[in-house]
Amino acid sequence: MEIKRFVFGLCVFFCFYRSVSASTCKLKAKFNLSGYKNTDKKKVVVGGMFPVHMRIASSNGNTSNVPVSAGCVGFNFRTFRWTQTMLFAINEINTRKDLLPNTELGYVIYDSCFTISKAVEGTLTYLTGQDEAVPNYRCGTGAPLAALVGAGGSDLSIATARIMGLYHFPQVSYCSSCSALESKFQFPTFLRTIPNDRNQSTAMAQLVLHFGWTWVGTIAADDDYGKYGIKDFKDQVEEAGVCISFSETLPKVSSPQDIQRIVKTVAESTAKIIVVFSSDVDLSPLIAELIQHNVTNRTWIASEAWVTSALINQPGVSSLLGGTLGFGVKRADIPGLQEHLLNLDPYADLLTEEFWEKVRSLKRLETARSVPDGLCTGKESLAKMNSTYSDVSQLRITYSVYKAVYAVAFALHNLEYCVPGQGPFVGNSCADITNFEPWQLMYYLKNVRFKVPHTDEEIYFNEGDVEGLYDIINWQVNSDGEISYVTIGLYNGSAAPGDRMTIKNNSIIWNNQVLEPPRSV
Ligand code: TCR
Repeated sequence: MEIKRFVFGLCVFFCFYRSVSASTCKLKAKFNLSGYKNTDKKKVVVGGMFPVHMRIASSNGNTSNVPVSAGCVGFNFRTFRWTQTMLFAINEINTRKDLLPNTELGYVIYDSCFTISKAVEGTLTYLTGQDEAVPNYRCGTGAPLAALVGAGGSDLSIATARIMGLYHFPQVSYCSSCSALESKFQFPTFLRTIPNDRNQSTAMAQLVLHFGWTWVGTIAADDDYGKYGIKDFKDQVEEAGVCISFSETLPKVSSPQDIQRIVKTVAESTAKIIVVFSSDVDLSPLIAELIQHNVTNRTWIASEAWVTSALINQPGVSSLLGGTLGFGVKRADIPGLQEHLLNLDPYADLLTEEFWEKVRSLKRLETARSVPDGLCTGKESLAKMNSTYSDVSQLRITYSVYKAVYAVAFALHNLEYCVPGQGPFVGNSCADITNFEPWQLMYYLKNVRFKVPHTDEEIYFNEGDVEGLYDIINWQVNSDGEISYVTIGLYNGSAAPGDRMTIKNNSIIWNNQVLEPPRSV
């Protein structure tokens, strides 16, 4: 199916940046209300924010020119898949007859570039509907804004949730898991479809105690995700008498010296168990360096953000990372998603164009023969490429994006079908889907309860959080030296303390293909 057909009839408000040098990139919002096909349907715009690029281009520090918004670099195939999943879910909802049958969802999507300033810029642009930071959350078009699905990492969401909270505007996050975001006092309108990391830190601590390890090293990303995650872990294991051999922090901006220092620490430490709370993007430079230095014979404990990441699981990592144990959020199959991913119209928007450019240059590298220059036909077969983008075997955060979009849709549906005189607002009144206030939608989001299509998982928010369910995943090296992710246990944060973790000890394969659990020293 062509993406144009998805976009067809939607309020497309795309404002993506191309990965070009900072000086040539300028924010340009494209707004196309005439794109609505079904004019008799009511319209609501859902916002989305995804870290499609890995970072912003570094500025040259020149203050004698007019400053421009920084460009973004490092296209990320995984997060681009998340973006496409939001479009897929919106299209699915728009074609359903039982969910919002008289209302069409449009979207506006921003690239947060894994950078706080970009996320804040996107939020203000979203709220104002223009390039200026004057929030009026009406988009200037009449179509009400629903909620923001995003923003990516926790540090980004912490920044955007403060602004959204100020305007009582709901934000539903698919991947910001940091425990700091649980504070309703600070983030009154923040909800998420990924479990709170408190569960994961407790699960990691339990795992360490389960195997009787008493001497572990820790590595954390230099952001809220890493800092809070590792702190919660440390607090719990230290209380149980475990000692921390070293605590390292990964640099946010490229720093070969810092990476060398961490490699030295890891190599020289006697700790054989290393717990890493970090996103894949921040961890990958360290992994590359550890492989260079031939560091082996360690057992790595992975946080959810890198446990099934293709950025980390590169050829050659098996001697270092074989035997890794980690936590993954619930996985699901989403029928029709792969087809959507593979049938992407190359000219749908700037970001998709960039995606195809990247695919083509990767192909060129792979085949080492030149592909004729000129326009991309879109016929290149993505399916043949074993790409992170189109691999649907580990839909975890992707599934979380899907759930977040559906949460917004079900909340809007309940808002629309409120019975006059029995509504939740003053004098038992209802909200009007064509002109509601963000706090009214917040009421419905807080109280939403629905079954996710295709999986039947029941979703509801408890103080903005969902249940803490994880798969415990083991990296097992197969005969070709490749790593497969094998689920060897489960963790359920809402079960009684003694019943939370189930592990099949004898199905774990440790580093160096060993079947006995390692000792911590
Ligand atoms: N929560 C992290 C960010 C993150 C992530 C990921 C980034 C999670 N999972 C997968 C990239 C890929 C989980 C945070 O910052 O809250």
